[in-house]
Amino acid sequence: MNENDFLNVHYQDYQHSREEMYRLLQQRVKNYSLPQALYNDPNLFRVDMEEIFQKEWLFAGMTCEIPARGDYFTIEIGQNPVLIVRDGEGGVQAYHNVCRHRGSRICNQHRGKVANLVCPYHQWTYDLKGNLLYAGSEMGKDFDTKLHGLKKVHCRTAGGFIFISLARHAAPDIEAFLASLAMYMEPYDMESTKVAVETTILEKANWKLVIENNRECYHCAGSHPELLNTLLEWDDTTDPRAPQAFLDHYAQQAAAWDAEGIPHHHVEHGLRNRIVRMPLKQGTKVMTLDGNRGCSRLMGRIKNQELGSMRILHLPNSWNHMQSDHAIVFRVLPVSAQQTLVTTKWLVHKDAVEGVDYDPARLRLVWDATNDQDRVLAEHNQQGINSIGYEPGPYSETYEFGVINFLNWYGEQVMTNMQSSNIDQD
Ligand code: 3BY
Ligand code: FES
Ligand code: FE
Repeated sequence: MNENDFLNVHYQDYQHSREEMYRLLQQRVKNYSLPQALYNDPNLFRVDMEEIFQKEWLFAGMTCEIPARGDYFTIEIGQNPVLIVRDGEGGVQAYHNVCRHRGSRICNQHRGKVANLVCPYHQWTYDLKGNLLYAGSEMGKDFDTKLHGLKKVHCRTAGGFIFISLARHAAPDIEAFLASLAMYMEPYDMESTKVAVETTILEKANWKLVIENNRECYHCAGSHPELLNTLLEWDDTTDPRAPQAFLDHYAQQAAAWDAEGIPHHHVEHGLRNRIVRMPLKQGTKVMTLDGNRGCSRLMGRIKNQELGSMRILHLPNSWNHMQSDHAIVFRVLPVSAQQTLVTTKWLVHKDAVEGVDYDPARLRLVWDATNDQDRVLAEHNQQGINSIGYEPGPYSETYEFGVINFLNWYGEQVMTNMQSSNIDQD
């Protein structure tokens, strides 16, 4: 076997995995959990990364994290380092964080501030628009800096949220969601907020188990005592399980929201994006342990402490809770077939003073506990799925329709994207 044969064997192995993935998705039993390999096989994980995380719009972070010129943060989409920076005109730009000289990662901090982007290896220097400004004097007379700018990553913002897409041609279907998001987020003035607390936890579970777990509250009563002080387990305001007492409570709050021009109606864009404002339990205001506000300065133009929680879903990698005094945003990034990073940020008004208006320890308590409880659930789920004793089991159509919707979106999206990449190659 020569070296090329060896590469060929791997290539064929991988092609086989792509075919296997397609077959498994086509043949999966709807409303049942997925076959084992889709949760733990490294080759199928690679297909997830190529077809979902390298093609779909992903939630990256918030515009308030990079308020001024040259502020940046970095994010790793699998093996792809990406840099997100505020340019000199107030715009948000995203680039592959990869030098056009010999490919070094350029920014190696989680976040920072720069005048220009300087590669640490041989100091090639790019401006904030990605143009190569300087490559030393040794590149020869034919070297053209204009041909060696940073590679752009598609980037869109709305309502303070930053989305990126590594696709060659980014999917246009984000536009309607961005318009809704801008409208629903208007009361919060997210550019005038700041991160009060940020955490990242590593879950030893496939990313789909992390999302599945978030898409249902069947497990809430058994696992989330702190969260259930304030959270109602109904998934949205039209949940068929919701009793009359909930509908009355909602109607009362909704009347106040309408009077103040606070958007709350359930809006969906396919199965991928959803926004809905849900009341919290009667007598509670926000998701703190006792339900009282976590920050005395409310966000944006908000006056009413009782705004419930506006839930924003963006598949494949984010869910969010927007409240009157603070917002909690969640970002999911796969690391390997059985490892996933979950980053949580608690945001408050930018002029709120730590220790005076809010206590970070109090603010974070409920979702720190909830995240850790969910991590344990996802890890135990992964451990059982890895067993020869696992076989896909049925979801409850009333309690777990969010999970069913997620997997329907995922399955269709992977198959559609695989088909279009086959066409691309032709
Ligand atoms: O609150 C959430 O983000 C989700 C929805 C319901 C259960 N879970 C905790
Ligand atoms: Fe960046 Fe050489 S790899 S300057
Ligand atoms: Fe949970």
